Amino acid sequence: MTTKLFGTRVQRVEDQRFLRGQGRYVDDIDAGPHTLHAAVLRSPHAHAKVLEVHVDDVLDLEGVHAVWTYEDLADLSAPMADPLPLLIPHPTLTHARTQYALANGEVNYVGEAIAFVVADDRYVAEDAVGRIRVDYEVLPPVVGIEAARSATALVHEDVPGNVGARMEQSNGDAPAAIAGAPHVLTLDLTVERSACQPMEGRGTVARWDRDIDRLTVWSSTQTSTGVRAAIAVKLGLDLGQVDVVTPDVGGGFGVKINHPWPEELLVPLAARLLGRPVKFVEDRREHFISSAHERGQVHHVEVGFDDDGRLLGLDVEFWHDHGAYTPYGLIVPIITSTQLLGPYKPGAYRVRFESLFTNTVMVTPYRGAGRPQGCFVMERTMDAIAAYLGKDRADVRALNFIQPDEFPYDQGLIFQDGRALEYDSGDYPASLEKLKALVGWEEFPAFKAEMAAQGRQVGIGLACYVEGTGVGPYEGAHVHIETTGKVKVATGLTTQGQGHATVFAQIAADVLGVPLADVQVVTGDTRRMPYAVGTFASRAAVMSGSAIHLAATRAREKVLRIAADALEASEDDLEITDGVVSVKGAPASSIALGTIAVLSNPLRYAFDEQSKMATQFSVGDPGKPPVAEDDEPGLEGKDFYSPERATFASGMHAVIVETDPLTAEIKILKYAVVHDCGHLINPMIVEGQIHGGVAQGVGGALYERMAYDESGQLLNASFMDFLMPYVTEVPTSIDIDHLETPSPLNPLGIKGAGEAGVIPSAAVFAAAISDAEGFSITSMPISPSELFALRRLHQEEPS
Ligand code: MCN
Repeated sequence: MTTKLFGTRVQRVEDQRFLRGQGRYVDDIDAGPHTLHAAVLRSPHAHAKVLEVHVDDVLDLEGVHAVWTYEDLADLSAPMADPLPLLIPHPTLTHARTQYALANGEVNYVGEAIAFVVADDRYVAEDAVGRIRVDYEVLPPVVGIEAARSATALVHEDVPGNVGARMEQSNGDAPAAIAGAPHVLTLDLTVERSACQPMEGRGTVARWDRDIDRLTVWSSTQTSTGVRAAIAVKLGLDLGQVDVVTPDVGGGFGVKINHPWPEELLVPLAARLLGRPVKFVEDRREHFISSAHERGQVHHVEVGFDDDGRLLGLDVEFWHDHGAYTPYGLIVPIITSTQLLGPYKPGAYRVRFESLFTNTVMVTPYRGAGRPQGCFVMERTMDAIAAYLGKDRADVRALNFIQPDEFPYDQGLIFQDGRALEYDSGDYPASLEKLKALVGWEEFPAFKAEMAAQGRQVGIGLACYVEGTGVGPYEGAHVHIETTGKVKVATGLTTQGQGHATVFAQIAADVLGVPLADVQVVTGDTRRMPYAVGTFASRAAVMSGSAIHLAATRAREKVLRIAADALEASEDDLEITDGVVSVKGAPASSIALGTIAVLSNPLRYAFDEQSKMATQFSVGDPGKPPVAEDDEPGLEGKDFYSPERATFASGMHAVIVETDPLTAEIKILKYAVVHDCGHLINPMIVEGQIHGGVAQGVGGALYERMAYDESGQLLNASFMDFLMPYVTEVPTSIDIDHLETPSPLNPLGIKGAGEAGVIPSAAVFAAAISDAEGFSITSMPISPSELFALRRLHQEEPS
């Protein structure tokens, strides 16, 4: 192999297209003439009985082709009238609830779909929605964790206490360890509800081809195979009748994982029944009120520790607001409950949580998925211990780290994939040393004093985390070397901006010895790769990266078998350089990959040494079989990768902030990251992921929250009111250093990286602001006005 692309900062091959405005998103799909457009009537109430939906005069409106309510779905297609399926069941989820594609007699959050209209264009469809009248009986709403716990009203009549699930895990006897500890602290910590905001909303286009009874669906999704399966089941079709194509996706961040969404089913149903293509793309308000949220959790911590700050026992109880339905089961709180331990050995540990119904839009995992909350809990606890003992915050952390020689390290808990929570590798002490150097930890006290002398207030914080990445069950890849010598790589998972077309090409090009430009990557197209899981949980690099490596290796083995035969050489003596196989030390004895692809063709070609071309046998010439007896024709390799368990990436962030003594404005002076995702396929792309994650984390820490009023109305459901950081609010430069502790679990030693930037944000900002202000921040996000109010409180009652 002469190319060595793995590990290098290759420019993203997809960016030319995006920069030239040639991206192709769902709304750009032209599914054919006469495409119809859909709009949805959504509930204006957080909790109500739907007594009657009046649609009588809607069809009179010119250009309206269909208007459906729940009753119509039962008539149109029986499975469509069933509640939508639960994506991830869990035995402790005693009261699972999923919504109907259109509300069946009641609505449980503002934004729940009640009626679906299909019309000539979106304008007419929206007008038609405006004509629908609904008789409601408004019920008392349950908004927020406190209201859910008080249970003065119930979201679902048959769910006592609004508790969907209670779960407990432990390792050792935490209450006893805490009771016997020299020092005990308690903390109450809150993270508010928020949500991701991909630039492109959710969208679906569907076309039914009557001649071949086949549905083609274009979906802005993170899981094309999940969309396909849901459509097939709900529309009573065979899987083979449904193709799902994922074009460019303008961000997903978790919200576009299919569980499925009502419109993903209603649009294909309409296309099939009306015999015309149908399109739906949600608008921003719909994204706010009827897509998904996350993060909302309240935590109570008791921790026992010794004089040095060593953890002896940790007891965490928390309450998770999962909204009106539980399509994901308990995935978010389970992740919090296990991964809050981060890189530490907690002594004895107990975690308990209740997952609560509220009359708000449901929760699906949002980048980080429960880890930002867990990291906030653990890191505030570490800071509290350090403050109590008067010790350096970094030293207390280092004392509690799992050591490099202790891997694999079993935390004695069950991970979200149902397997033991076992960390595969890492070097946390080395990461901490790097981070301290990068941010200037030791020099900071002098800087702080210098700033104080100028009347300026600065603070520093650090936060550590681990992230279980690359979860199974599997991902596959198909590598095809064409007769042109170019390579096509297909993998079933989708891509939303992570640069997969580049990194996957890097892996395949290295194995096959071809230039990067000769590799084309296709993702998320069920026609090319019908079996796949999807892009979430920082799994693509590990899962599809490994599958592509395996599939390309298979293709390479076949290349070498055929080349050895053609060149009359031993396979061991061959090398592949720039798409040409040659005998080592005898470059004239060579054959191009494209020619090998021709030779693998069942029409039986032979290699002509002189012209270096494949020539076809003449009729009657028995020739030699072009491929070994057990080889299939064609120059392809296909394989699936299924990991033994998740691999644990890790990292640490530090931030220096300045808080204005007068206005309480919070400014970022320095942001540093040390990250370990095993072997880096493309350091530039990983750094881009970290930059994006940090920007999103700044939003979550300082600006973004879902502001519901008591009646369950979302008060900030637009970009006028929901604050996102602009480029002026995110750090202009982020200092990043990598550590590469390879994972022993996959062939390339990779760990995931896609969520890392966002996980420690709430924790690290809370730490730095606390350090600047001299009192502890226990609830995030925090705005200047809240900081201002806290200052007043602490001046009145100094802590
Ligand atoms: N990578 C690498 N070397 C490694 C690990 C990763 O070069 N050792 C590269 C990967 O090849 C990939 C990227 O870094 O190009 C992220 O890899 P990975 O950690 O496998 O994450 P996924 O590709 O599975 O992406 C999912 C992850 C998640 S869970 C969310 S949420 C998220 C994120 O990615 N959503 C995103 N990053 C996003 N970035 C964009 N632009 N848009 C989103 O919606």
